[in-house]
Amino acid sequence: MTMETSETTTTHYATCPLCEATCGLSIETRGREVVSVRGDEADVFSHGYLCPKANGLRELDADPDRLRQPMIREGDAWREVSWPEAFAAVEAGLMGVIERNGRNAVAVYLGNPNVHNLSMTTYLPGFLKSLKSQNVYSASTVDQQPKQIAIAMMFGDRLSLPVPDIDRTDYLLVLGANPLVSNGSLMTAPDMRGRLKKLRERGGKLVVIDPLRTLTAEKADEHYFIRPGGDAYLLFAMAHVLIAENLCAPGRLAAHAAGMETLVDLTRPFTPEAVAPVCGIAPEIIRRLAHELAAAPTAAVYGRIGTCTQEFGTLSSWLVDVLNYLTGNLDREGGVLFTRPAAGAPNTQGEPGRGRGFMQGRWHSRVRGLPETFGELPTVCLSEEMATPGEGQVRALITMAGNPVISTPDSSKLERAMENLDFMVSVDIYMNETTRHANVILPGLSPLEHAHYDLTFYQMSVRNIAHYSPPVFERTDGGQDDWEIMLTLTGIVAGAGTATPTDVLDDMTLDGTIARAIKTVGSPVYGRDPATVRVALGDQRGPDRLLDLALRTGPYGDGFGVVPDGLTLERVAAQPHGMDLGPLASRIPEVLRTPSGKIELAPPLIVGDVERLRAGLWRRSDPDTLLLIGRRGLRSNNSWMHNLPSLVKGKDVCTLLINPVDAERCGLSDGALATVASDAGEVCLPAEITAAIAPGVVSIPHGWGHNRRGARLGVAAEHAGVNANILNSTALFDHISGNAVLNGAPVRVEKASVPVAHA
Ligand SMILES: Nc1nc2c(c(=O)[nH]1)N[C@H]1C(S)=C(S)[C@@H](COP(=O)(O)OP(=O)(O)OC[C@H]3O[C@@H](n4cnc5c(=O)[nH]c(N)nc54)[C@H](O)[C@@H]3O)O[C@H]1N2
Ligand SMILES: Nc1nc2c(c(=O)[nH]1)N[C@H]1C(S)=C(S)[C@@H](COP(=O)(O)OP(=O)(O)OC[C@H]3O[C@@H](n4cnc5c(=O)[nH]c(N)nc54)[C@H](O)[C@@H]3O)O[C@H]1N2
Ligand code: SF4
Ligand SMILES: [Mo]
Repeated sequence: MTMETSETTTTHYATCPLCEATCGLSIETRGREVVSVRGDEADVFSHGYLCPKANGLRELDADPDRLRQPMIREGDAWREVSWPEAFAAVEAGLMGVIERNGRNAVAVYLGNPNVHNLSMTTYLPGFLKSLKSQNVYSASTVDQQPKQIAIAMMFGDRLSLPVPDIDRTDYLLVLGANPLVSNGSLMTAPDMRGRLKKLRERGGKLVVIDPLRTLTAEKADEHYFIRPGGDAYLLFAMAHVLIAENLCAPGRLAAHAAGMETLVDLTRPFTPEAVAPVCGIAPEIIRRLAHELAAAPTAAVYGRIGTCTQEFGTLSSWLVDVLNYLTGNLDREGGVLFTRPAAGAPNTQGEPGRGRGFMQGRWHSRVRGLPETFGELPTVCLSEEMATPGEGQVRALITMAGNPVISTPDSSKLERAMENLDFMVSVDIYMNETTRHANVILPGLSPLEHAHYDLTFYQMSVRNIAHYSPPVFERTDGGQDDWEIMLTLTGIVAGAGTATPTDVLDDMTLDGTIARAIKTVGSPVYGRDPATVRVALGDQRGPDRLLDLALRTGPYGDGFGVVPDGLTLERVAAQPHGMDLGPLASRIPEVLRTPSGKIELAPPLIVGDVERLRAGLWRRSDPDTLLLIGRRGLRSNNSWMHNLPSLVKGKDVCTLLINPVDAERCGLSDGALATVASDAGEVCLPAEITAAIAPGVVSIPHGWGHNRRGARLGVAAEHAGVNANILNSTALFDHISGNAVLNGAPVRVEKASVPVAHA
């Protein structure tokens, strides 16, 4: 929606696509230029809030380093080429590998921005289906996969995520998350600062568990250091206290739950006294936290990156919702609730209250034998699948909106493996640490040149919201949107070459989607003639048409005539400041999709992994070993926005946080260069001595290390920092999910003997 404000400037309203908070922006433009980016005061969800990255959007759009044309590499030299030439090279490269080595020889790595991009959320599934490779990897297994597996086992679907009812809760226990900096994750809520402030103003309590006294911890009523990887012990002990002291009150949910007896057995060994030495939190504090959680009128337990990317990621993620259940806070106002999104939620489709539930291990990784989950293999396996010779070895790699060289463990090993591939293609808007290894780069449009609707993050939003943003700018001449690139790639890997027009491929995608909808029990188009649905969608194209279909068959949709005033894309788009579909409400039992129709409190995979946790009860930390954790900066967005001047100006933020006690032992003074080494590698960066970090723990921020030759990131190279994932190892992973351990790896720290350039 645009509005002329003067002869020369135009105001556009758009949802920010950069992080999970989905803030509404008011973007003022003149010609093809962004004049300003402000928070949209009238936005139904964010009410004017925005963070510094929103202004980065202006610089991102204008960044001369952002790719606008496909690129082909010959040796070290890059050449800008036409789209047909680029696609011909991709066809030759990929089909050559497929013909010689089979489909599994082509691996795909999907990065985080895919889930923030409407083109990708709507067209990736079709591409993967055509590719038919078992070697699919993504940023999920260096992020939230443990949580998704835990909820899929408990509630039946990987998107059935209980979201803290942050605006109504009386008590919020946060573990391993820093929402004041990250703006919230797996909890879509613009203006976390305002929401947490209101929580405290209404007499609520905020408690933070983190090895670092973060900005969120500073604003909390209480903060406790925890030993990295210790969350499952702490949470188990809290469950133990609730059970031992008869403080469980699941209320009406008890009738909808299975596995309570097993759960009780599992908690037995985890007394507060037993876990205290491993998690570093005193027994009396553990007891008090359990008592407070039980006594609060309403409460929510929330865990994020720190509880996922660690040794016991799935157990911790499961225990978060076990505590919500035991205290009666699951599926209740002020506790944690399931969303009812307007589009794309599996738990609003099919038979209510029952489903196929969780499945794992339809195939396994070739080298290490780790199981597939949700169609993917764990990213910790990617480099070994490329580097280990033999039948089924990966010979080609496709990266899509991902920078695994920075974001996945043992970067050096991954880079060596990339250098030996037969072919690599990247769908990406930058030539960065990863895509510089590609033979071909296919850049989509500027985020301001395509439409947006947050299909992914409205699945986990603290209110039910629908907000569509049309493109702010017409696309640059000759540009292709990610969905068009995806369709051509789909044609290529399907073996049909590049001759099929995009419109035909698009119609095929639509027909497949309609065919599924009319077979889905409970869908408003169930059993209808597909042609009538297709005609009703008119002459739209691309993601808009698929989104319209999803909205109209969704829980608020018009059902193609069934509910006359129901949602259509046209009705949603007519609201430039978004539509608020109301607060979250109780959904158990209809939300469940487990085969039993129950909440599974003690899923077999969980039970199987508890022994590993129990064995760790006797582990004691070696005072000479420091554990490495990560952190995020307000002006960073993972690895890829360091090329934007306003986001990197000021003092160096890529420092090693170290406690004064440890600094003294390592002979480090503030600002001195420290060498940090692990079995995987070594980096060198300035030390920042602070009591805000727990003794025995050091922190390096995630997303840096922009000093690689051959990248085209002029600004980022001057603020290179170091890549923490040179230190993390692919050998450490959460056993249930295969998720990487990015918090808690042992490292050695010493004063750098000679001043060296950043590794
Ligand atoms: N040590 C450590 N490692 C971590 C983490 C950590 O905390 N510590 N965090 C992990 C987490 S949570 C995540 S999500 C991952 C992120 O891991 P990745 O997704 O692999 O990395 P990003 O830095 O998000 O890189 C995104 C890429 O997408 C490109 N891109 C951006 N927008 C678009 C677009 O619209 N279209 C296309 N085609 N390309 C686009 C960018 O140029 C960039 O190359 O990193 C993980 N790695
Ligand atoms: N500004 C900014 N915002 C972002 C991003 C960004 O890069 N920059 N990235 C986005 C992405 S992709 C994601 S996934 C989200 C992540 O969102 P968050 O999870 O909120 O982000 P982090 O700041 O990584 O917070 C993780 C916290 O876990 C702590 N921690 C580490 N190990 C442990 C542990 O073992 N136990 C406990 N209890 N805590 C531990 C760390 O000290 C850190 O404070 O942020 C998103 N938002
Ligand atoms: S908080 Fe996230 S969605 Fe909001 S303006 Fe910042 S980057 Fe954009
Ligand atoms: Mo993430």
